Amino acid sequence: MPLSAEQTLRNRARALGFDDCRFTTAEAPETAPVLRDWLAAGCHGDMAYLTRTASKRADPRRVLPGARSVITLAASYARVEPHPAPPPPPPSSSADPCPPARIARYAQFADYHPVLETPLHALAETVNTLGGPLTRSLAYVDTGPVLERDLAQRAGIGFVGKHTGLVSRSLGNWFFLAEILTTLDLRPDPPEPNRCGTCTRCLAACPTAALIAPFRLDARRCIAYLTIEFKGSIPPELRPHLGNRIYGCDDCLAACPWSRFTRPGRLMPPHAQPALAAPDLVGLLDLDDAAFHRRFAGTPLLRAQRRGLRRNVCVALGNTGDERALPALRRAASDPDAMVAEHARWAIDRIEQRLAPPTRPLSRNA
Ligand code: B12
Repeated sequence: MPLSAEQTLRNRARALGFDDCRFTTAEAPETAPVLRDWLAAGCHGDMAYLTRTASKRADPRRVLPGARSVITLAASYARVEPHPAPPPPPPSSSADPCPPARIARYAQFADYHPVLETPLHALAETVNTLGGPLTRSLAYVDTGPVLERDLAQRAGIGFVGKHTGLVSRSLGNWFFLAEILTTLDLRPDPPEPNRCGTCTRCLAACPTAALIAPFRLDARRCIAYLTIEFKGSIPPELRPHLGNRIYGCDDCLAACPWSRFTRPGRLMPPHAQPALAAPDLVGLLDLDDAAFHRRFAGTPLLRAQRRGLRRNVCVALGNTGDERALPALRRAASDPDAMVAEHARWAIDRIEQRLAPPTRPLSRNA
């Protein structure tokens, strides 16, 4: 008996290396109105592209007129780890090595967009071949104006957790999403119900209290936003909470009990960048433009740009409190870029305050 179109596509997705492949209709996700409220409340910060494309995001049929189905895909970026990620180091003594930087797991690989686009476009070709010459398809990995998590939940890949990420029962939290919008009619899979129960560990774990309610992230407080997307001055009251994180944050996902079902995938591991696991902070501050591009070519870190990354490194150095960072910070404090210079001065003040001998409390009788 010939295979159904759905089974053919599932087999092909698996052969191409994806860890899950499911189908849903191209109808607007029921949760789309939440996007409008979230934008109206300003929770997107400076990510103006979300507002510009809001009406398309709310309905895939506005992205691809005539779309009937969405093929949703997951690709795990989990690594096999014997131990959980170490906590941020305490202020060190001069005998310890300089504290390293912390980079989000997803960014410790080559940029996932081009890595996943190759198999994704190969799958889109199979869709078009199956559907015949009139079939139209659009393939995205993070790049399109679509509510990827909402569509993937309706297709049954996983459920939107209280931290707002998609959680899978078989992959845990560490996976990317991609999808193909198509005019081909495919039988939808059943949606996945929410399985957070009464758990609120992700809310408690967020260092900056960015999860202001279950299923509600104020991006303006989120370390991923502040260190990657945001181009301005990091609000001073949030800086101490960044710890040594210089690019993204995983704390809400790491706190999720479903992370124990993590499974390494096949597409990302060959692109791992072990040098990004714990790079030296001072070395990063001293990178000139050419060295920055050489070091981070093909990685997600280019998105922060050199000035954004150096801004983040200043904050992390201030938080680690290591006096050996002072010479590099003093050089950065006279940087022609006023934003980098201001963050460097903040870090110097913070380290010097720590170094200053504690003021003795006034005695009652003095
Ligand atoms: C903008 C964006 C960000 C922003 C805002 C994040 C956010 N939560 O919206 C910032 C920069 C902060 C960010 C951070 C991260 N991101 Co991001 N991001 C996106 C992007 C481009 C759009 C997301 C979006 O539409 N937000 C709009 C708002 C309204 O979404 P929301 O608040 O979550 O609400 C929606 C749903 O949660 C749902 N909903 C709301 N309430 C409820 C209640 C219930 C009961 C249910 C069921 C649903 C539900 O409806 C809302 C409308 O869609 C997507 C790619 C894409 N096109 O979808 C990637 C994406 C979400 N990011 C991703 C990743 C990996 C991350 C980080 C983990 C990276 C990191 N380690 O630093 C963090 C995670 C932080 C977090 N807790 O969300 C992955 C997530 C994969 C997954 N398994 O879920 C995506 C899908 C990219 C991809 N293709 O893989 N991201």
